[in-house]
Amino acid sequence: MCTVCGCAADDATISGETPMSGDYVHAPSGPDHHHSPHPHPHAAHHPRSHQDAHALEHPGGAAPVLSSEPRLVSIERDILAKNDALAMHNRRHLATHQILALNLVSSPGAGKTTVLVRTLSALMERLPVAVIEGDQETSADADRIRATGAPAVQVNTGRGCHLDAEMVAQAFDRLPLPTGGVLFIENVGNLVCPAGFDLGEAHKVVVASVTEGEDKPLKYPHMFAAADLMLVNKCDLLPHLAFDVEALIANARRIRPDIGVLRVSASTGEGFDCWLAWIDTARALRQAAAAE
Ligand SMILES: Nc1nc2c(ncn2[C@@H]2O[C@H](COP(=O)(O)OP(=O)(O)OP(=O)(O)O)[C@@H](O)[C@H]2O)c(=O)[nH]1
Ligand SMILES: [Mg+2]
Repeated sequence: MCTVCGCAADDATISGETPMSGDYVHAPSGPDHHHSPHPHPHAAHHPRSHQDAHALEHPGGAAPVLSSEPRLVSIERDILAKNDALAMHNRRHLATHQILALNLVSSPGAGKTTVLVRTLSALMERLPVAVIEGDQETSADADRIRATGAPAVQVNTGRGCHLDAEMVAQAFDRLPLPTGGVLFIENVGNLVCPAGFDLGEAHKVVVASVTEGEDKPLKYPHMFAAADLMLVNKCDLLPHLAFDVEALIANARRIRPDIGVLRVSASTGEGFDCWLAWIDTARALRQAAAAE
């Protein structure tokens, strides 16, 4: 049980790059990826303090007063500290192999997998790529990714509501690492818990679709504070909706003033030139930083 968000994070299973019936194993503990150090440039935006962990556990605001609260606080701190240490191992491992890792987060159905399928189709011919897919159940998203020809591993979190750094470290062993390229991580569809868990990625990218309402950054501030880029997806639907994109962007920037914003449609490909250019720039910056 993860006391930070109350989910059963130890319930996770990982299935291989090539899925086979029954190919689900319990994720063993303890990664062994120790490589050169690589600092995380946006660590300050990640909500990893106790207050933030507490806010995740009690997103409505007022938290019940529990007699065992000091012990809970201590356990929350331990969980986040352990995750951060493993995330740093992942980050070093990725830096050693000059891999840009992007952690895609969103509410369920905002379009993460659809964005990935189109992105991979555009990138695969010129860059090594790989995908870690996080879902509570099914290998459906990994199957969609593999249909593009890209290697993918599915992590099923069971009752857990987010990926953590240990699950990602274990998934590394099941994937051909995309040396010099891009590792995409699709997190569990959830705008709350994935915000609190660093996976070792270079950037969190939040996918906000135009069918969700302009208020999401204000209701789920930790996620938008943790993300470096917001993809406003499903823009092809705007002519049919009463949705104010400018209001969504203003709300996101109230939470994270320097968040990048790109308007896209994973269905039509609108905005994908800019998204692909953003990935190329992020990759170049990461490689330059790793070479220092
Ligand atoms: N019109 C339109 N539909 C989209 C777009 N992107 C995704 N969809 C649709 O939205 C639905 C959900 O898309 P997914 O890519 O599965 O969303 P997801 O975020 O991966 O969902 P989870 O993994 O379940 O959290 C599907 O029916 C997609 O076809 C888009 O740009 N425009
Ligand atoms: Mg998906």
